[in-house]
Amino acid sequence: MKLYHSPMAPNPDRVVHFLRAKGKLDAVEIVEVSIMQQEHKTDQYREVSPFAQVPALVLDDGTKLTESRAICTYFEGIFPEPNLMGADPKEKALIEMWDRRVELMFFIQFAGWFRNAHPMMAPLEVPQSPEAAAKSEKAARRMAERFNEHLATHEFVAADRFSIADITLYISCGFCRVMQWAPHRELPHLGRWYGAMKERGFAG
Ligand SMILES: N[C@@H](CCC(=O)N[C@@H](CS)C(=O)NCC(=O)O)C(=O)O
Repeated sequence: MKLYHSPMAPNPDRVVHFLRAKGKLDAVEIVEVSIMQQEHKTDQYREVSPFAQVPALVLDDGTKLTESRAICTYFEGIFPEPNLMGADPKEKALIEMWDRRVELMFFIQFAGWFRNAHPMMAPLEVPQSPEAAAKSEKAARRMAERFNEHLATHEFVAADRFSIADITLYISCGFCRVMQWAPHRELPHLGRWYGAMKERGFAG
C-alpha cells in the first residue's frame, strides 16, 4: 500500500497518527507530496487523487482512497487492534458523533480561518476573504470552549476511552499553531487532555 502524505498538514497527519496508534506505520510505503510546492496539483498526482488533496491511500489492487476518515476506516478494518472506532453499535455511534463534531465544527472552521487569513495560503485560497476568516475564527474559538467544557468531566473525547476522536482533536489543536493559537494553552481542561495525549504518544 502507498500512503501519499504531506508532513505538517493536518489531514495526512491524522491518518499517520491513526496508523501509529495501531502500531502499523510500517505497513505502508510513504510517498511525500509537497503542498507548498503544489506537487498535489500535478497531472500525475491528480491520477491518484482527482480532487488534488492529501492524504491518499493506494491499495495493492489499485483502489484509491482519498478521504482521511475513509482511510482510517479501512485501516480499522484490516488492523482491528487496538480498536479506535468503536467496538459495538453504541460506541461506534458515540465515537463517530464526536469525531464529526471535531472535524466539521472545529477543524473545518479553523481551516477556514487559516485559509482565508494566512499569507502562505494566498496561492491556494483565491480570493482570500477577511470576512470569512473572522466568521470561521469565531466559530473555531467557540467550539474549543465547548470541548473544554466537555473535557472538564470526561477523560477522553468520546465513549470514555481513547479513539479516533482524540486523534482528530489532537491534530487539530496542534495545527492551530499556524495562526499563533494554542487553544490547549488557554483552556485548562483541553490543556489537561492535550498533555495526557502527548504523554501517551498515541501508543494505543
Ligand atoms: N476531506 C479531505 C480533506 C483533505 C485536505 O483538504 N487536505 C489538505 C491538506 S490537510 C490538502 O490537500 N490541501 C491542498 C489544497 O487545498 O490545495 C480529507 O479528510 O482527506
